Amino acid sequence: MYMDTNILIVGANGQLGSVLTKSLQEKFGVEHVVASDLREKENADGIFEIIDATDRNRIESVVKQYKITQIYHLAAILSARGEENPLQTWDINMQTLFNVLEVARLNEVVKVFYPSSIAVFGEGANQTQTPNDAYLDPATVYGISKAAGENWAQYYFLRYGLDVRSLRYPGVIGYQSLPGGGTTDYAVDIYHKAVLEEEFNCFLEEDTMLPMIFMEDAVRATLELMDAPKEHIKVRTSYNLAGASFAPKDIAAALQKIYPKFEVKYTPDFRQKIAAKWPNSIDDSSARDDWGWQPEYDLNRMTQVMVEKLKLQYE
Ligand code: AKB
Repeated sequence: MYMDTNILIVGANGQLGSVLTKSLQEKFGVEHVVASDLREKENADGIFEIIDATDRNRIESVVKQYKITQIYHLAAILSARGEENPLQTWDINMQTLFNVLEVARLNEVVKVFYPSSIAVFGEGANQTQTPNDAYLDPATVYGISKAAGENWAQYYFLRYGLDVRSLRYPGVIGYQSLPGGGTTDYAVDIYHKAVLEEEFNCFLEEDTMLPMIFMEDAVRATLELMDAPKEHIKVRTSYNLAGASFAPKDIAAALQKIYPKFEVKYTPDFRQKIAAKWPNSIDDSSARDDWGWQPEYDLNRMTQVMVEKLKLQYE
């Protein structure tokens, strides 16, 4: 069924990319999946190509070489790191997207996946159950680039018929990989510290509630969106995606049920200001209605799996 599908993942070494690559390899076969990033990862299975996504010619030559039909463009500078150098973040996030879209358009690539983020929302959106079509006034350069990127995704669909699909990810929490440069990164680090039985110093305030999603749900949502019949995809900017919403103190409490001595101290830094403008929770009814999205993990179920798996890693 998938014999003619050849997939390129740009940014395959990142938090989501490394897990998504494995799932795509399982689904389509290792020989149909090309992972790429700036540097090769040690012990990675399957086909790997070094690609700097700011280099359009390099993307194009890999697409031609492997007769690529789908591109997952995961490379980006995230919210917190992006604020260190706003113009460079804009250049990298936009240039890499334009390169992927143009190479796709000109080389018979059938589908493109473009990750967006809850970072597209700002003060103009309702913070509770933020709707899919809320006003977008992002306050970080990462959020601005994702809001613009979503509109470019829709533009390429409307103008050229390129089947670009997109999800607005909440913070992604997984045991398989570490995030880097995001505002939601604390929600992965806290698990590592609890399992190592060390104190955790949180860079957000204890009651900062943010939308989050367990890695298994995030990957499944991505595969389900990309698999859905084309006529079901009614949102061509990006779909809101929800897993579960909680604050640092809620994860701390869930972990203290397992590790009663686990201690968390709170030292909010500049990331608190970023988080304060993001939604507390997300209305993902468009994703549910259009292609049947249904999350499976709440905070407690996710915590059980995170602790179990990290314990094995640290043994
Ligand atoms: C970040 O914190 O920047 C990312 C995101 C929510 O897009 N994890």
